[in-house]
Parts: sequence; structure tokens; C-alpha cells
Amino acid sequence: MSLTLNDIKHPKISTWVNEMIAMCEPDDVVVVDGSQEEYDRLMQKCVKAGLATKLAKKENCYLFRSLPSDVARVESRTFISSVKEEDAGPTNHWIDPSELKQTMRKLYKGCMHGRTMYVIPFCMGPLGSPISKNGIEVTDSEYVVLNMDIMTRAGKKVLDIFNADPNAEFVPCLHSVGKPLRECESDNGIWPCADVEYKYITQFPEERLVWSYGSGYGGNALLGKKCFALRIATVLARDEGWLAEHMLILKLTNPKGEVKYVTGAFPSACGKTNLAMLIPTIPGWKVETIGDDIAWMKFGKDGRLYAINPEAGFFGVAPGTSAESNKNALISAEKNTIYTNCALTEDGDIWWEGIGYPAKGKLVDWKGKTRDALPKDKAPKGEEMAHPNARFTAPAKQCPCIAKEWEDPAGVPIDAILFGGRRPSTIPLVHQSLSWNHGVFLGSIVGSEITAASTIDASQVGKIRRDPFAILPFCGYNMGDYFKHWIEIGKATTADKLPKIFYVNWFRKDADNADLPGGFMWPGYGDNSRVLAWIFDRCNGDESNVVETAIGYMPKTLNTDGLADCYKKTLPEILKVDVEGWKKELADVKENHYPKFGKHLPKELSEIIDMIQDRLNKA
Ligand code: OXD
Ligand code: MN
Repeated sequence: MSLTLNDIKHPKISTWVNEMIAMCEPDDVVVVDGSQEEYDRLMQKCVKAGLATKLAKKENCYLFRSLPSDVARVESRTFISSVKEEDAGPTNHWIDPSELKQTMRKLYKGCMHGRTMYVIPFCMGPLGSPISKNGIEVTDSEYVVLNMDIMTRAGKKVLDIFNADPNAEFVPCLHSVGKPLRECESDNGIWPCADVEYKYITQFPEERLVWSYGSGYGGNALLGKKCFALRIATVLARDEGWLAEHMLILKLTNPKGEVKYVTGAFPSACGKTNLAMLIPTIPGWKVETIGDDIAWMKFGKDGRLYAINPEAGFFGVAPGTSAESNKNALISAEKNTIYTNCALTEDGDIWWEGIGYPAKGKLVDWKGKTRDALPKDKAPKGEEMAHPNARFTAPAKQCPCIAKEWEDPAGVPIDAILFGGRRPSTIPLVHQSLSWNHGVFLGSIVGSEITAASTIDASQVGKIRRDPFAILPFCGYNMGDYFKHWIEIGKATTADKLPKIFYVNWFRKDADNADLPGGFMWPGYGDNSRVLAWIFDRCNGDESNVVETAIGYMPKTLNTDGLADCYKKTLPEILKVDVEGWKKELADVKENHYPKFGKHLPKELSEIIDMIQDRLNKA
């Protein structure tokens, strides 16, 4: 039996939902109960509407195809609508909240004609955790309900929490695909969404409110993820003294059975999900996953930071995921998974570029066109069989290396925080910060080098695209104030209780060395466990394999047992301090990066630059 509006006993939720109904005018309203029966019913509705295809080869898996105008997050249409523009800061798009509400209200008026409004009670984080937070998403998209079912704890179990406490807080999240249906009209196999100029993904930070219109895809529409768990949660975290971060969480066990917990922030295309699910190449070590995208960290009574993964699933990028790059992700997505914009094989399976085996025969590409498989695994840009941002939505509990603590309401105590980016030069394989504030500095300069593949502007190639803390598109307030918040967190406990901070770089290149596959000086993937092992030992207070350099603490060497010879040769080079490169790096930060934040830049970060500059001059 479906739930109805009468089942909502929480007065503020009832009032808000009724206001949304009056504005959006759906044909019907369903309160989501989160049951399997409901999931199956909604999936069948999508199949009947021609939006989903059941995969013959995978148990309870379905493929959706979106429209080319709706394949990714749209940063240009994402707004932090704070009362003051300065509070959104220099790196967010801003429109005055009353003006934006007026514009969006006009779009929302009657936008759900011909559709059902689903009211989704959801919880970000394990049920009953003091770190978790609840929300209500109303949406007119069955695809969103199905994905939220996997990505969050949703349905009756969360409604029960609200109904038991009329004062229970919730973040209201309104979503519409922005495609009302006329009488007798149906989607007829076409992904519903609005044209790009009508898409708005808006966060109102003071009201802790999300309004999203016009997109049905990923982070634009599954509002628990980037909108709530990052953009709104960063604001909550600033106000309440905790951290909401775009970070993976992993559990690392050494051969003695000792455990450390590590979080890590990496810009996109740096293998964050792969690191979260890594299979170590060094014997006796184990990596287990707690989360692959978002970490919420709060101080425990003991003064340490405890992290939870607010999500319940993985919304992973499919292309490039193979048995070699991430076997655990593939196994996670073997059943009960939603695939979006992947290619479909003749025998009813999915396929994508970089899946690790060639496609055979004919494929239906992500645009729905039947084409012959290309002789090579790689299609020219723009002609891929699967969209480069094709996704799988898989339940985290299906991951073979999910840690038993992943739903622990208390969270896990964090020992180390990693930052990283794609840096072909300058940045060594690993270094550890000299202090918390130095670690904040390292987070603030995170970035990846712009390559010809990632830009159409040739003049940008070789420059660094800075993505501080890998959270630039997801921070709900002024980034300068966010840096300040990190510095404040460092003062909230004693130094020995704070996680140690490391900067890693798996992507150093030597294009002239023909022995190195792709020119990469480090093999990455499972061999990153060699770096994790050093980080583990540092967290254990090991002083036997460390040198203090101008830029921080570095290993003398790493465990190289079984490492291919070509990397044994490159290792000393990527464990060296490139003094001249770092001087240029600091100059770039000083001249091109930090000035953006004006008076919001904490003085502590400028002091760190001076300190490192001084040490480099003496090196
Ligand atoms: C994501 C992202 O989808 O960071 O996780 O873009
Ligand atoms: Mn992400």
C-alpha cells in the first residue's frame, strides 16, 4: 500500500508539501515508502514510458538514456542564492534570492501537469546517527525516486522519524524536470527536461533550501547528493563546527591487523572511486570502502574527527571502469543497478569505452542509435558509444570491499586526510604537511593541469585549474571563509588528535621515457597501496622512513617489493623536491589563485606561503 499525504504527521513538512502542490499542480501525489514493491512499480512505469530498458544479462538492472542537453551537472546554471553576493563568494554564481525565487516560481507554476509528485523522506547518513541529517525531496521524476532509493536511506523508515518528532529538522528540496505534459501527452521514450536556459540548480543557504528545475540528471536532480550533502551541508558545517567534504573514506588495515581511517579529496578524473575501492599490490594490506564521494566529519567526545558517508550508494562514472581499474566497482554494479547513458549490447548487457574488453556486433549507443562496434575500444571524441559521463547507480552494500563499519552511527575516527590532483610535474608522489595550517594550504592549492583533452582553449593547456579541496563547485559559501573554517577546525582540538594531512600525486609524467606506459612515472591503481602504507606508518608515529624537506615530510623510499623495474627507477625522482618547480608553484598561487579571495583569504595561508618560500630559498 502506497503512503499518502495523510501519512505525514509532521506539521511543517505537511505545510511545505502542500505549498509545493499548490505551486506545481501535479495530477497526483505519492509519498514514497521505499519498498521493493514500489521500486519495481516505478521502474515498470519507466519501462512502459520507453525511458528504461531491462538488461537481460544483469539481475534487476535497467538502462536509461537521457537527452544530449542533460548529461551532466551544469555549473553555469548552479546558483548560491545567499542574501549577500559576498557570501556566495567569487567562485559561485549568484542571483538575489527574491529575484531568483520570482523567476523560478513562474517556471514551477503548473510544471507538474500530467505528472505525479513524489514526496521522498530521506536521510543522509546511517539512520540514528547523530551526524546524519534528514531531508524531503519532492520531484516529478520516477528516475529520481529510483536513484534516491539507492543513493539514500529513503521512505517510511525516515517518515517515521519525522512523525515521531514534530520538531525534527528537515532540508526541503524541490525538484522538477520542467516538462509538464498536456492532456493525453506522454514522454513517449524521450527523457523529460527543460532547455538549458531554463535549468536552475539553486541553493538558498540561509533558508537551508534547495530548488532545482529543468534537469533530471545526477547531481542536478538527486538533491541529497551535491545540493544538500555538500552545498547546504558546508554551510551547516561552518555554523555548527564540523566538516562537510567532497571526500572518499577508506579503511586501511596493515599486516598486523591494525586499522587507520583515511579521507581524501581529489578533483574529477583523478580516480577517487578507484582509490576508495583499491586492491593493494603489497601482501597483507587491506583497503575497504566506507564512501567514495562525500564525508561528513564531526568531533567526538574524545576530540577526534569522526566521519560518516552520508550516501548509501555509488553514482559512479562508468567509462574507464574495468576489472583492472576497479573490479570492486564492477561487482558492485552487477545487480540492482541503474545505468544511465551507457551503450547496450545485442545480448542485453551494457558496454562503455574502457570497460576492458572490445564490444562485439552491433551496439545501441547512448543516443539510441544502432551502430557497428568500432574495431578499437576508443571512439573519436564526441562519437563514443557511452557518454563520457555515463553512470552506474549501485547500492554501496553490494561492494565486495565495503567495510563493516560503513553504517556505524558513530562514524569512524579519521587518522589521515589526503589531497591530490593530476600534476604531471613539480608535485612529488607524496608529502606530509608540517602542521594543520600547512595542510589547509595544501588543500587550498589542489588542482589538475589542463590538458588538450580537458579544454577547447589551447592557450590554457599546461596551466593549473585550481579546485581547492576539490570542492569548488560544491561549496555553499565564500571559499575564502571556507579556508578560514578549516583553520578554525584546527584550533578546536589538540594537534595530536587532528588527522595528519598528505598531498599525493599519482600522475607525474616523463613523456620521453619509452619504458613507461603512457609516460606515467608511477603505476597508480593497486600500487598506490605502497603510498598508503607509508601514510599508515606516519599515522602510527613511525620516524624511521622520513626526511624533513623544504615542502614537508617525505619518505626516504617506499615498499618496492614486486614493483615493476621501470617504476623502481623512477621512484627516487618522484620522491625528490623540485625546488625551482615549487618556487613557480608558490608564485602562481600568490599571483593567480589567492588574490581571487581578497579580504576573505585567511592571513594564515599567506604566512604558510612565506614559510615555504623561505625554506625553498634555503634548500
Ligand atoms: C560527482 C562529481 O559526480 O564530483 O561525484 O562530479
Ligand atoms: Mn563527486
